[in-house]
Amino acid sequence: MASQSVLPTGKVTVVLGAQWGDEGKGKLVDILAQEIDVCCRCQGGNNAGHTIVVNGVKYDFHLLPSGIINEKCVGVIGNGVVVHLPSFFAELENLHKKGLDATGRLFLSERAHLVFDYHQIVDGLKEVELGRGSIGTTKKGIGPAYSSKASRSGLRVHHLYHFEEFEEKFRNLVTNRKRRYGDFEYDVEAELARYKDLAEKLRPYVVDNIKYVYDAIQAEKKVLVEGANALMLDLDFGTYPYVTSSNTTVGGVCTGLGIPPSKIGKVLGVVKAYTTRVGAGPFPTEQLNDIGEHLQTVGAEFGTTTGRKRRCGWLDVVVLRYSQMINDYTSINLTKLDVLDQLPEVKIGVAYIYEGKRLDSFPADLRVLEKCTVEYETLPGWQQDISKCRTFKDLPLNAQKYVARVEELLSGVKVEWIGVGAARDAMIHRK
Ligand code: 2SA
Ligand code: GDP
Ligand code: MG
Repeated sequence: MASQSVLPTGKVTVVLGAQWGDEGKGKLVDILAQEIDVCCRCQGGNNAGHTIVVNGVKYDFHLLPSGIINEKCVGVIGNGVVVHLPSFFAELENLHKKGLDATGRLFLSERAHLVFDYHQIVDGLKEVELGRGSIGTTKKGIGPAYSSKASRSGLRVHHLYHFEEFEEKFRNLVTNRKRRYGDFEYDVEAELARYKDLAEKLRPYVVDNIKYVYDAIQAEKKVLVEGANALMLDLDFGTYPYVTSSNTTVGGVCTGLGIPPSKIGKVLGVVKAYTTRVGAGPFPTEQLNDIGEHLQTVGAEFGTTTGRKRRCGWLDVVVLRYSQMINDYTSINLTKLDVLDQLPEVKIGVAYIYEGKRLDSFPADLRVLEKCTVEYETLPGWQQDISKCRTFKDLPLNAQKYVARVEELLSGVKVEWIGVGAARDAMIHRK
């Protein structure tokens, strides 16, 4: 489905996950990419997994911006992203094997921090140390790399081009981590030799992303930012500590790319018609029963990066209202509505009750959250295949009512796109 000129020029359009991730951001980005010039990532790393299905071929993006699937689109990985270089090249190679060539149109910020294999080892060791309280990370080294950044000892892309200094800092970092986590197996000499080679291989990709994106905006180009992970995994606003280590919300776009707020145009929220979460942490509308299993199976809810089964539950409007407060979505893409097709009734979590009272927002304290019960609204299902529907009116009346109720509960934020299948064309666009 080509979406004709829905995006402004000279302003940045942002696509963000409004729940716990895997809402289907990649698919919307792919559709919009048909009319964009530059697609950027601003946070996270190769923990992300964005799946796109085009003409029956499945593409998995982790670190690279999904928009590059459009051959005219330039990809920019911003300063806020943490980058594992071997994975960067492996992903490029995989795409190349599928016939996608990004030569000359993919750039990586010189300010982006590097993720090393030792960060990934430490990620695993930390999880073991946490035991029953482990986060359920992707073990891609994301938390440890952002820790190095925040503690001002991290290495950035530009450090690769002063290799003596790089080497000294790198050795100190490993020594320091071994002091903390014990003498884990790690071949420092081999790693340094590998990075010397990678530095040369990387040269054509390195960019000053601030100037690059600034110039693109000035030239009235269409710039899209693809959020990774999602609002409830945000380091500040998510269910801390069961979160990722970056700001996945709209503020992360400004800091992760050097874009002023005044240049942000549309903020598109991606909302799955139910809720999923991968990894540990609270999930109030989770269904540990047949409904949860039905959603998991029909929705094929497996992690794109780790293959883990995703936990499933009903749509949670408390989360969405909180999400709306922080990101102020211009409109919404409700995805995977087709996954609800067979259910006789569908529920929406509309309020959290704590000690007999309705809470007016999402609680910060997980101990409070644990004691909350969810109030649900029940709507009749449509028990019909909607995968061939291409306009709102094609949808069965009960499916239309479900969408309308979501809009109402979100005080009128428009559901602009509705996903009815995984393929690129399985999307309804309401203009
Ligand atoms: P990390 O690795 O430090 O970022 O993990 C911290 C938490 O963030 C969650 N997280 C994710 N949640 C949903 N999707 C993600 N991407 C992959 C996907 C995940 C996968 O698309 O399916 O394949 O498992 C993602 N990345 C991080 C993570 O589960 C932790 O709860
Ligand atoms: P992202 O991380 O937000 O980009 O989402 P993922 O790619 O990790 O997970 C979403 C999954 O749902 C992918 O396998 C998509 O191909 C698939 N998907 C996206 N939209 C729809 C839809 O409307 N219906 C169905 N059935 N699948 C969808
Ligand atoms: Mg994903």
